[in-house]
Amino acid sequence: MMIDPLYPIIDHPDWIGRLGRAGTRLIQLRMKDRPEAELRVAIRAAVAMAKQAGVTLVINDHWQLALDEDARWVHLGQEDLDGADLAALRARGIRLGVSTHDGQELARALSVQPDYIALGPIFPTTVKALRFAPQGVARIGEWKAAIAAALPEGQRPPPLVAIGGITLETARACLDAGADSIAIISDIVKARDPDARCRALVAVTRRRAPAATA
Ligand code: 3NM
Repeated sequence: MMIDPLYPIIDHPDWIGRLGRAGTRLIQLRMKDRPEAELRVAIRAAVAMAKQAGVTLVINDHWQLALDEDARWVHLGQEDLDGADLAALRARGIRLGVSTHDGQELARALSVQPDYIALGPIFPTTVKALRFAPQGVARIGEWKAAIAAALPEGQRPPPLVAIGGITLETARACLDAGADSIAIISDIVKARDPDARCRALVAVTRRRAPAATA
């Protein structure tokens, strides 16, 4: 399965229409530490807005609310995997992305047969305090190889999403190194002109990689 090469992450549904108009096709809603009632309202609005904008919406973390509100994708960190009812998500056809930061986490992620695997942080990030040092761009190719090696012969590897400190300037290098998509927070939402930044990222990420997609 293919996923869009640009994957903005936002913390409020209001961004969805705006980034959709800027050409985005895949967006994650990542809201932390809010009351459940507020989350439910936001997720419900986000599902409706994404449908209208023709955007694939991924709900971070709140898998039960995603189920309730008929979202189609959920993203879980390793900690969230423990408590999540993956069978319920699967039964409803909800697709799943999983974060990874080291080999142990990769093995765990692969064991739940996710629809994509995220690797981070590629570069230093100011958004999230992580136990992990920046991986560097070269790790992306290593992850691709490790994923392929871990799967049974003939099984299609899940797409790889690179995340953490990625910007317009480094986006292409991540894709050329083997990432199928790049997830970005700050370089879009903290840009002086987020719409223009997003359009520039769409242009850069849609350009074909010389060898990888030839
Ligand atoms: N997860 P920015 S890095 C949400 O490595 C998140 O798992 C990461 O934000 C991981 O694009 C990260 O501003 C933050 O660096 C990404």
